[in-house]
Amino acid sequence: MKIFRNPVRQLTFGFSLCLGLAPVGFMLAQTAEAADSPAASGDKVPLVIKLPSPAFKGTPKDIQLSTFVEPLSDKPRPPMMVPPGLKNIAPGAKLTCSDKNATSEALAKVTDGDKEASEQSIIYLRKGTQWIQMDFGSPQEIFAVVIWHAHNSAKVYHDVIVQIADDQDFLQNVKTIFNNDQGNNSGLGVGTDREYFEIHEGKLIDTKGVTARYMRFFSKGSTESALNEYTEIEVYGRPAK
Ligand SMILES: [Ca+2]
Ligand SMILES: [Ca+2]
Repeated sequence: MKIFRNPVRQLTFGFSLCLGLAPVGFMLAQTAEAADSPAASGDKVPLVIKLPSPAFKGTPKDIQLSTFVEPLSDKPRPPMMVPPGLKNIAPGAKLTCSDKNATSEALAKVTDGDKEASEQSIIYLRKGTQWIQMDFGSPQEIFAVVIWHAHNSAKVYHDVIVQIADDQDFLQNVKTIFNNDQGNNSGLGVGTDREYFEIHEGKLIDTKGVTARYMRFFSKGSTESALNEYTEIEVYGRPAK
């Protein structure tokens, strides 16, 4: 396992590369859009994800890294191959939250398409394990999830867990599809996924066509703060047959 000797240098390096490679990412997105044509139907196509600018500013703080953190890549993320015709179904979902102080206006920012790192693009949930829940209204076949907590500074979010269920109270047929809480600090089971840095690409999770009406996104603060931040969540899927 690769462990950074100097996290600050690695981070600066990673972020400079992100900035330098932004045009390449744009070109990839263009190619992916072209591939999503009738000629490609039946075949898998690259998932097109609109990325915000890499808005990281200043020198990263020296953050305490655990060995579970995924190293930052020096290349743009390779596209995920998915069935053609998927849509981001998150904007149509009914949003609820474990933090009852979160207003519906605030929650709406999680699916408004704004993924920038600016202060007004980020919502804050109180400390502790908190979740945002989506109700898609009917069962959906879900292939990918992308989560941006906040990419305004170098940080790693804790206890990032994604669950699906058949009911809004998460009692029936609950399945965990991502869990990087290796210490079971949030009490939802020992996670086997790795922690990762928040960057402009967001966290892309392959959900392998799982069927769900309800989806919950958990977190428990970051290396920066005990508060929970959310900027955007995208869910790529289609109505289940
Ligand atoms: Ca947003
Ligand atoms: Ca944990």
